[in-house]
Amino acid sequence: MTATHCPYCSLQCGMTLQRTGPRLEVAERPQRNVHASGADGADGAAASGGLCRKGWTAAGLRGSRERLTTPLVRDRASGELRAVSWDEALDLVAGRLRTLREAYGADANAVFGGGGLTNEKAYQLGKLARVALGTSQIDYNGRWCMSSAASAANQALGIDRGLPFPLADVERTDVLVLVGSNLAETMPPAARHLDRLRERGGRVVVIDPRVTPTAERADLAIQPVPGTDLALALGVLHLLDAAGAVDEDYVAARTTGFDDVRRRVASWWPERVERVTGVEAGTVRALAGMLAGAERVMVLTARGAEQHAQGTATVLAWLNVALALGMPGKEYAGYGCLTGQGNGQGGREHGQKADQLPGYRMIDDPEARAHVAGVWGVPPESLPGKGRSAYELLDALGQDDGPRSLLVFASNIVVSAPNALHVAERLGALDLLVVCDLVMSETAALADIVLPVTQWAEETGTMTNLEGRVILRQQAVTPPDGVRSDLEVIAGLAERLGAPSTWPTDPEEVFAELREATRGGRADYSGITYDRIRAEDGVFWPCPAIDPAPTAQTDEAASTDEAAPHPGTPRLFADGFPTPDGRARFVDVAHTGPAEEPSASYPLHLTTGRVLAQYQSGAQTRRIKELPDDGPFVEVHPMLADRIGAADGELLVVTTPRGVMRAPARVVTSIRPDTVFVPFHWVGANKLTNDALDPSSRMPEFKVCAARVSTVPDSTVPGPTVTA
Ligand SMILES: Nc1nc2c(c(=O)[nH]1)N[C@H]1C(S)=C(S)[C@@H](COP(=O)(O)OP(=O)(O)OC[C@H]3O[C@@H](n4cnc5c(=O)[nH]c(N)nc54)[C@H](O)[C@@H]3O)O[C@H]1N2
Ligand SMILES: Nc1nc2c(c(=O)[nH]1)N[C@H]1C(S)=C(S)[C@@H](COP(=O)(O)OP(=O)(O)OC[C@H]3O[C@@H](n4cnc5c(=O)[nH]c(N)nc54)[C@H](O)[C@@H]3O)O[C@H]1N2
Ligand code: SF4
Ligand SMILES: [Mo]
Repeated sequence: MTATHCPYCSLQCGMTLQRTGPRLEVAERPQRNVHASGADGADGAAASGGLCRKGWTAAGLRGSRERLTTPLVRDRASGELRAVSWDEALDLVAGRLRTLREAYGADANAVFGGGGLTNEKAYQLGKLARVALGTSQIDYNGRWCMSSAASAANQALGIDRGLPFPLADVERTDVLVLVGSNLAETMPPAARHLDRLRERGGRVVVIDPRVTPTAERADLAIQPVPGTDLALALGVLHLLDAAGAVDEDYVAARTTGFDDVRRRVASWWPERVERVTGVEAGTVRALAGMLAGAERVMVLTARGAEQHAQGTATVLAWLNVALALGMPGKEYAGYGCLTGQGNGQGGREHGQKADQLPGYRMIDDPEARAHVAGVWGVPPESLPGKGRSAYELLDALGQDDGPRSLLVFASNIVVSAPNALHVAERLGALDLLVVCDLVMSETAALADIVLPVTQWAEETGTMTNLEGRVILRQQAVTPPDGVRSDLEVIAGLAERLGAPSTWPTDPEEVFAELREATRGGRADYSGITYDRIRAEDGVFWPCPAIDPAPTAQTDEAASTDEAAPHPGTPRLFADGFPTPDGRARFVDVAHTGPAEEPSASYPLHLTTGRVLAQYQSGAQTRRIKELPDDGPFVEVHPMLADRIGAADGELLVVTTPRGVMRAPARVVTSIRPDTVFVPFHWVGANKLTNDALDPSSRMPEFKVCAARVSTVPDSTVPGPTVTA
């Protein structure tokens, strides 16, 4: 029996895996990170007890016929993929990468990673790009997930750790405000924290254009027009200021920049907020009243608030509310972001991002370059600079000055990227597309070369969950014959490219190097070891090798290779903010609205998101028999259904300026009448979405664009249609 964690979301629920004959049995495993639990003994792990349906069925993909087990190369003559040996495949990839580099320069080769990769893989992938390929062109799908909250938290708080406190702290706040999170479906075991909070007498506010299973648990459910959360935050702060609820002492002692924000919100009276957001003035007042009277307030954002062309500004506006109330740094209060992918947090700390080196170091910082180059044993000047962000990278593929090859590790781009028809066209313009995956994803199916890799229970590695807790996913079974780990693929390519430095394939060896690379960085892992993680069931970063404050709590179970182990950092900001002056910063942000507003031709708002039983692009979960797969659907309000003459289950056509999709109607009263919702787990939704980007995070606007919906095939707009 092996203690490990789920392959999917950022909750990284603990589980045990046991082989019984050919089957791999999943059982739940309560986690016991002592640092996470409250002083009064409450069960504090991110998710203890209960897995969601995806977790229980995760072993369904193991050994399934859907798994890729041999490298495949596209035959030029027939256009078909044919099986080849690993040596042949890797020689071919390395040879073509080298030829492209010689012909067009190092930036001709690009890399696209994923937030599902372990820390070790994310680290090694960044190193492959910078050291073996010498390319600046690397980014990853976390740009579509975490980047707006990361950018806002860095600006306001000086650090980006999704939750600056253990998730279970949620239970002890007084008012919890969830802005654009449907955690009851996207991290189901976490919904228990909401129930426990309410049993304690706390209140829950959910802000979402739909009344989701999460909103059904709320004391106040607010349904704004998509893309208007920023205006709502401005309106709330206006009322808090008018009511004298701003914590003036905290603002004076611990922050800067409030005056501009105070001036900004002065004109956001409730009736103006109502006109912009569609939320009644009385409801805005009710929310402000709830916050004004509360001792502890916790604001958590997720993709509903963040995946907008104004996503960073929206998060900043809610951070301003939390700061004005004096919450960040207070126990059981503050601001946090609910990270999404299994390693959404660690994936953004170790060098997959176009502008970053391991340890959350910035690639344009000379000191950071010198440190990391030292660990890698290469001259600092050999490291490339900043590359393009994820969507800009995809948009540039095959263009005059853009990359000519793309290596994809752990993302199903053609399903999950915005404006997906355009992205598919750009992939088609490449000289070389290489995809490493477990299954023949829609993106792998387009590749010139497909490399089959191990997954989850077949390999060991660390993940950093949504709380910043580094956990260990341990290998439980041997991989199918024919597959290799991503680390082996990376090492195989690096060697063939004659790269300097060393390329270990043992995860623990890679982690040892990662610790050195992060030493002294913002996300410092140098005090974390596999043994410590096993003993403590996870360690929160920052965790420098040596504890600078030996008075900190000790843990009997802890065993480290250092004389004075740092306990890790479950809670940030109690003593100050990691900004140059130690203060948090209010940032003055203005509401400008979505990049694409409804018009006469496209009168509705389209938004997208998730359902419980499917994960992301569906590449993994659509292949698991035990999970329901009814295909995509279009959620519409009965009033809209009446207007277009549609019945529940009837095929609808959704059209936006970029594409068309067909899917059956799901007529529900829980959505705004002016808004339609489509899940993105199947091909289709992203043919519709807008690729407008946030200026600071480069996050695409997945969560709102203009659309029209009808019951008859729409002949006025060309473009392929998709059925379930
Ligand atoms: N079942 C399941 N769970 C998952 C995943 C999955 O694919 N499936 N993916 C994981 C990942 S990577 C992520 S990032 C997380 C995402 O977790 P969430 O952010 O909870 O998921 P979403 O469904 O994308 O968006 C949440 C809600 O935002 C609402 N919304 C849409 N537009 C707006 C808006 O303008 N304002 C507001 N306030 N709300 C809006 C949607 O109606 C939706 O209910 O889930 C993780 N967990
Ligand atoms: N319309 C719309 N689009 C969205 C979103 C939205 O809310 N609306 N959300 C966005 C968000 S938040 C996210 S995170 C993205 C996610 O979208 P994707 O980046 O497409 O994520 P996945 O579907 O998880 O794709 C992971 C792929 O990697 C494979 N894989 C899994 N583990 C490994 C591994 O260890 N190594 C390798 N090499 N491969 C592996 C899987 O089989 C799968 O094919 O989608 C974004 N797209
Ligand atoms: S909530 Fe997330 S981590 Fe937990 S079992 Fe479900 S998918 Fe896995
Ligand atoms: Mo995500």
